[in-house]
Amino acid sequence: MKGTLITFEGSEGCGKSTQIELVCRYLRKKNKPILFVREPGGVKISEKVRNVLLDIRNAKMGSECETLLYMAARAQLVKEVIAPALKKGKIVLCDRFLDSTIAYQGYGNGVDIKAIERIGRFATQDIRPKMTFFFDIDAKKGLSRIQGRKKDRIERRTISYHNRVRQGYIQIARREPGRVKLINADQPKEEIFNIVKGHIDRLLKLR
Ligand code: T5A
Repeated sequence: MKGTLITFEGSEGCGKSTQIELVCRYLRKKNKPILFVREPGGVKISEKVRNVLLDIRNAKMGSECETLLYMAARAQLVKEVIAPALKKGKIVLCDRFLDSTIAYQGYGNGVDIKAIERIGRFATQDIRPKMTFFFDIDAKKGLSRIQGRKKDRIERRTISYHNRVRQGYIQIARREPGRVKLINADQPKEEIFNIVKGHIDRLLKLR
């Protein structure tokens, strides 16, 4: 693949969407060929799966079904959009990717992490991010940032669930420090962006 996949991860309210927007603006100004997508979703079929996943009426959904639906949404997004864009040499910025399933369904819900990784390789065609930003914030503090919003099925989970997700991300970052950049998300947006920009500049050799 000629292109570069960069992913943005973290627990609820960590501010990753805010940072992606800043990165998109920065790379567009530099005339870089970028594609921005989000998970779950990004294409018609995956957006439909997203609605099923986040619908609070689906309270009965088991953790296996939930894991496979996230993977199904991902597989379609990769096939339809991410793989072709990477083949063309684009910089693909993805709001969540396989690490989300490892953190939320694996560490959060107790689904076997080895199984998630195995299915993940199938769903992603073994496409891996060159760099991943993990915006780390205390779970309670993150949730308080999105207090005004209507909560979806995942956001409604207990604080101990969200703490496990955060700890899961910390484990992932520890295991792969070369790929995963752990950034303290409890600081002003501009300061976070400066750190992100530094990593992006080095990765894409912009300076
Ligand atoms: N999920 C997803 C799984 O369980 N498994 C999976 O495999 C995948 C892919 C997706 C849900 O699905 C789960 C995770 C999620 O629960 P979503 O609606 O796409 O749901 O939600 P999120 O991915 O969580 O994205 P959001 O856009 O809602 O949240 P972000 O990215 O954390 O935050 P953002 O940037 O919108 O910021 C939140 C608020 O904080 C402010 C912003 O202005 C905003 O109001 N903010 C800051 N405030 C203070 N200081 C800063 N530095 C700030 N940065 C942002």
